[in-house]
Amino acid sequence: MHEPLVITAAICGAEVTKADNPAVPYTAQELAAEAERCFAEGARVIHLHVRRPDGTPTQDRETFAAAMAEIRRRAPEVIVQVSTGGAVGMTVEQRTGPLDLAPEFCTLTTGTCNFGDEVFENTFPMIRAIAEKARAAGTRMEIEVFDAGFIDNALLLARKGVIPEPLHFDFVLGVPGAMTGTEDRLDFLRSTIPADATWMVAGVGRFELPLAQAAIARGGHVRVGLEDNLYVSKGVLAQGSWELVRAVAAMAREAGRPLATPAQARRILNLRAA
Ligand code: KMH
Ligand code: ZN
Repeated sequence: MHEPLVITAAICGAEVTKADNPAVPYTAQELAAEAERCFAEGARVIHLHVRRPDGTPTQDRETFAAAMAEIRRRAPEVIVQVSTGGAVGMTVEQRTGPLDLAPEFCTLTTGTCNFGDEVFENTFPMIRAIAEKARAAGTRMEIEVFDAGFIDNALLLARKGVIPEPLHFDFVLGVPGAMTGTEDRLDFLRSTIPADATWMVAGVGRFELPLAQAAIARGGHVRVGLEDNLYVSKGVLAQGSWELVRAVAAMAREAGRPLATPAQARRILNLRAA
């Protein structure tokens, strides 16, 4: 129960904009400043999407390279996890742009689901193509689980050697169109993963902070940030993802869970040394 807690900050995403919350970062400088603030509050992983100057999402390798260089300059110890989900409708080739940079860590979504009024498409050929590119780059994968069957798909692909073990799961709960964010759903999902797997939870919208609390109590890890939720309390916009990280760090303190150091986070997540 006193396993150090790894907090991921999802600082940008592909869907939220400055019109939703002015603290959503777009430029390399804005992303790095936010990453630095989140690291200072206790986040050890930055889940990274990038934007064009007008805020539209892109998976362009050079845009990622610029943001990652700036993050490395301002928060050298932080773990950068690149998104391979990108935005709904992007091709696999587009989505895997940042894997050309051989990053330390990436996401891999192992199933298709409704995503609001749209469809987040991840067929087996798409999942295999992304996983193969990540393996070739030596990049560790975090499995994004929006619905229960995504775990079964990941287990199938792990048995076939497509996804390296031990597996690490992120339960992304509360997306309209996929699994909701209640504790019974979390407990069911946890019950279906291998004993040697690690897990974290990313609650979307109003589920974010209650699920963070639930994960801390259950020995799991936590993702928060503006990608998933814009508010620090009902009707009050977060001043940045850092404020949500701060709230989770306070919960951890209360629960007696120390925050992982960068080295501990890399050990827990089975990442190669930085
Ligand atoms: N933007 C979502 C459609 C990921 O980063 O890997 C997908 C997403 C998942 O955000
Ligand atoms: Zn994402």
